[in-house]
Amino acid sequence: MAKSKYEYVRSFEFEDRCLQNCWIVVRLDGRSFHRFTSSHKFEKPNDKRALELMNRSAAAVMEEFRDVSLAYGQSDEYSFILRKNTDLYNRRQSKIMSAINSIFSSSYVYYWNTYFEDKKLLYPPSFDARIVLYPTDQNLRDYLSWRQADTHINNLYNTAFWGLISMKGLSNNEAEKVLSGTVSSEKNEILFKECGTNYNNELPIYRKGTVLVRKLVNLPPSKSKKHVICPLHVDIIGDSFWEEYNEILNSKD
Ligand code: DGT
Ligand code: MG
Ligand code: MG
Ligand code: MG
Ligand code: MG
Repeated sequence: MAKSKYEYVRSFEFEDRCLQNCWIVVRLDGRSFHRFTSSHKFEKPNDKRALELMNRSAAAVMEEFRDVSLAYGQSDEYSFILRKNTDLYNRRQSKIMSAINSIFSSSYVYYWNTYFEDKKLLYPPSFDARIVLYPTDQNLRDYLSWRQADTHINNLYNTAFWGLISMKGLSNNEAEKVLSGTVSSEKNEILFKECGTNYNNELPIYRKGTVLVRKLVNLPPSKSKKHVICPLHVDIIGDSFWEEYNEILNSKD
């Protein structure tokens, strides 16, 4: 086929293929969700329905892209892990990142009513995205540990902060003062003594965030097996999760 004189513009495109043999992590984060969560009156410090909507949207990404072997979400963010040897879009960064962000964002709107039957979506939410490459399994685990440690630090603070306000009647400033400079054990103690809350009894989805994994399950009555996407609210910093789901790190294909 004859080329048009305009064809040359293609040469301005550049290669953005992710380095071979690296874990590809795509992290999305809600844009200005401070405003979005307040306009939509999300419950404080955690809105369970909002977290479940995030999880449903992330599952939509995993349904579409089998090469996403694990996802981890908390607050207004979600990380998607693509297996080391994925050939998705020839590993082109912009394609992978934009497709994941688009599926996630449109799903968030599409499923809004399923989770918030009584709340109208007031304006279109949006998410930013970045891609990070990790060359070793340890780097990948450290990345996920970093995100889960962040969940813990923020949730403990927020639970204590809103506990002091809602149960002790403190003002925002007073609550901030009480918590300023405290370490984790002190926040736990303040929560217990001042608010009668044992932090360990808070829902795991709040304390641990959500890990989405694929599980092979038996389907009765035919006994055929099928992969389903399962939300877990477990520790992913220690070894036991990685031993139980050893195929995530060891998968050869
Ligand atoms: P950004 O990411 O730089 O565009 O700005 P933000 O405002 O999205 O900031 P970010 O991502 O650091 O913090 C997330 C915000 O979303 C933060 O203000 C807390 C809020 N948020 C997240 N989950 C919940 C929730 O379950 N309930 C409530 N009330 N707020 C939440
Ligand atoms: Mg941000
Ligand atoms: Mg945000
Ligand atoms: Mg965030
Ligand atoms: Mg096209």
